[in-house]
Amino acid sequence: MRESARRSENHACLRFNSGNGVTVISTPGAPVPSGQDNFIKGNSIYSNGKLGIDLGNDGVTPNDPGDTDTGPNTLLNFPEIVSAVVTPTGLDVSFTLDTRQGNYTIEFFSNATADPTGYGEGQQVIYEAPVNISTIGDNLHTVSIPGAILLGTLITATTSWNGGGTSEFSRAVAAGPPQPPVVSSTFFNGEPRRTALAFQFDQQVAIDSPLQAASVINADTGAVVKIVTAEYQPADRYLTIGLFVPLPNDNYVLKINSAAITNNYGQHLAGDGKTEGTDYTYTFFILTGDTNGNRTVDFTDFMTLAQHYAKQGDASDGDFDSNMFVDFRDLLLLAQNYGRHLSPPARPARARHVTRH
Ligand SMILES: [Ca+2]
Ligand SMILES: [Ca+2]
Ligand SMILES: [Ca+2]
Ligand SMILES: [Ca+2]
Repeated sequence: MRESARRSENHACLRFNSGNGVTVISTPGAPVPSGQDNFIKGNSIYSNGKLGIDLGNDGVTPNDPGDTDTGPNTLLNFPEIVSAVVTPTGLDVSFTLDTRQGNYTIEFFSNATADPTGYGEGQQVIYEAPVNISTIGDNLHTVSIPGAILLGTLITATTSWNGGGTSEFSRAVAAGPPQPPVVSSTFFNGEPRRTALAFQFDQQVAIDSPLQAASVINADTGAVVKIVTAEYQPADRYLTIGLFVPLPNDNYVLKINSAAITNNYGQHLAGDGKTEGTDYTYTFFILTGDTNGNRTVDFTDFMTLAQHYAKQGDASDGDFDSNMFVDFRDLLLLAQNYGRHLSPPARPARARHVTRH
């Protein structure tokens, strides 16, 4: 999502201190929490001996998941800058902010040098943008900052809760040219039957006709496997591919076509993780009854199932029909494959050419 934003003014210049630029501390044991609600905004903070902003006077305080920790300025989490991309009109900064629900202001800075820790400082304010956090967890925001920024400029940011309080500085990220999108993570739904495969991209993409964007073949026979559904969710950047199940026990290759995936800068997918225009391939196998993914259904798998029998579980616990419960039907499915071993494909990770008529 893109946030509207406005430029902010400079207020103070805090530099060339031997210690921190700004330190916020709480008094230990105070009946009322102290060191709270301190805004540190609109300043120029750089070339300090220690951190630009230090909550707790103890060095960089890492972000905690969900931002539930307490301390000076509630130890507010700073933004995690994912990318800073120089565009013809300015700078696109993408970041995530893992904090509690509410309204925040993100202040962005440019720097000639970073603090030795890699966090901060904040030499020049270049922008501030409002961000509303409505859901906890992965949320990618992109702010377009107008004005010329040189390649290599170090970009940092702080979080301010609009109710009061500012975070420490983010890690400094160098402004660079646009990078092609890559697949950053993968997960199964209903493993090992693999009713769905989901692929997350590292940045926002557009997908022409998701059903055509991917294909699955049997790695041994080259036979095409039917894809039932394909859907792209911009909120979490996942392309989810639903397969015709149950897939027979075998080796498979899924391919995502680079040409079908485009980012905001017109670049296509770098399926190999670096080279734009390369397809992404993902190899997997189906062996019902194999709880631990070692391609063999044996006594170890049986014992795993027995330990979870009559309980909730997933495929790694022995739920093979994906009803989230380990029961007699799963035991039968394991028994049907007991003693079976599935060899890797003869030529791993390489799909055979399939001719369609
Ligand atoms: Ca600190
Ligand atoms: Ca925190
Ligand atoms: Ca096994
Ligand atoms: Ca089951």
